[in-house]
Amino acid sequence: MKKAATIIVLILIVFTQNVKAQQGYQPTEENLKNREWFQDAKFGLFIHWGVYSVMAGGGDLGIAEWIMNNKQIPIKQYEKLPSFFNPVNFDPAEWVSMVKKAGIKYITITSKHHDGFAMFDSKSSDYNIVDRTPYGKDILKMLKDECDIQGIKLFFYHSQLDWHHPDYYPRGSTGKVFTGRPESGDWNRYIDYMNTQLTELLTNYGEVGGIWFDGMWDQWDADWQLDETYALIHKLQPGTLIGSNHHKAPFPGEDFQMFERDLPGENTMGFNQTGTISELPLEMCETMNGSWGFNIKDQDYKSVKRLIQTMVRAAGYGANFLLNTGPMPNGKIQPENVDTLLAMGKWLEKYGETIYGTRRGPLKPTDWGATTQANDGTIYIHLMNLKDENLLLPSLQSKIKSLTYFDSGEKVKFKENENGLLLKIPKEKQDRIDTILIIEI
Ligand code: FHN
Repeated sequence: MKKAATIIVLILIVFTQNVKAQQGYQPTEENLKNREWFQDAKFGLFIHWGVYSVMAGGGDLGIAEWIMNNKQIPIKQYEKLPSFFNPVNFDPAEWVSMVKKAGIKYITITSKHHDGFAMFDSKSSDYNIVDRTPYGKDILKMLKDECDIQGIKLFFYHSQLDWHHPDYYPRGSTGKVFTGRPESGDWNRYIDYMNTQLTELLTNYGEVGGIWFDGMWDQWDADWQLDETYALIHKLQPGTLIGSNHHKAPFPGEDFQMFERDLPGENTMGFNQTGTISELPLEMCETMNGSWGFNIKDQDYKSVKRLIQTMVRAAGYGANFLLNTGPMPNGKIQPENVDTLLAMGKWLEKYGETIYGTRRGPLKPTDWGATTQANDGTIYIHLMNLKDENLLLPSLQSKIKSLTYFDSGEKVKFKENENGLLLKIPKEKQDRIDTILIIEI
């Protein structure tokens, strides 16, 4: 028994030692204000765009941006891809106008994914879109300028995991021998390189909404030096929100918590190893089909109904919905994704007040739906996939002053008893996506 206890203590020591974070971090007023903004914003667009889009998923499902690793493409061969990447149809004004029509309030775009290729004009490595592609332009700068014109915040997804940089050594669980890198390297030099690129992003692109880290899961026992990186970011832009997709409880210095392809606290996809839902602003991210990067074969698109219901359930947890698109190598967003996003925007034009600016409602999301609560105290009950006309909800533990349909303003038939709140929603009043009620208590 003693031996087991010692092992557990050792594991705990190793774990806490390796994940030094920004101990004693106190968010500034500006950061706290941005957290409120973030929680009000509710709906973001995730963009996974890189030279891997040239391969369009390589004819396999779900590996798009992972093609270098999953097809074991050595760096020498993969480095040819940028010379085929020429998104001549990229039109930031078209992207951002579509985003606004879709009711989206912020964009999170890949500045660097695991393949190590910088989608911006980096001076710390020529392995970037300006120096290595025939297109030769800084798409992040172009997108940020347009976001500033149209009032959309821009966040950068930045991979700590790097399959290209020789100093990403020791290796983790991916990007190993096949890359052709020497079995040596200076880890601290890699962290300095990563911090230098982050400094470029936080210096040359104006106000940065946030940094969305990913990739720590590649090697948990590495010394990621988060204390240094997080302190650097918060020094350069105290208002920038830091999140990290490490699938664990948030570390000091992080300003929001994200959940991958699952609602907060759920784990149907196997990513969210922690059941912890922190008090930080929350966000869940989801794909339109089964891939993050562009995958020409992946036609498994989720319906508008399913995506709206996921967004509503996320809001029921007080979480944002970051919905992903993987743009094509010609610079266009897949038309299927545009259609879906515009349909969601139409729904939000009508029902947005029940989502934007709300926080989680008094009843936890469950199979009957979710509840959200507006700043003025108004509570919205979102009923989804009703099985019949009668529905028993848990008691709200408060006297109900009024209960009406959002659409018509008509009174809802209900009875309160010791079992809870019994609703009667006639078939003709039921909406195929979300029957919204307004309750005053
Ligand atoms: O490996 C990445 C993957 O490519 C993608 O970026 C997702 C987005 O949340 N995150 C990692 C998988 O957990």
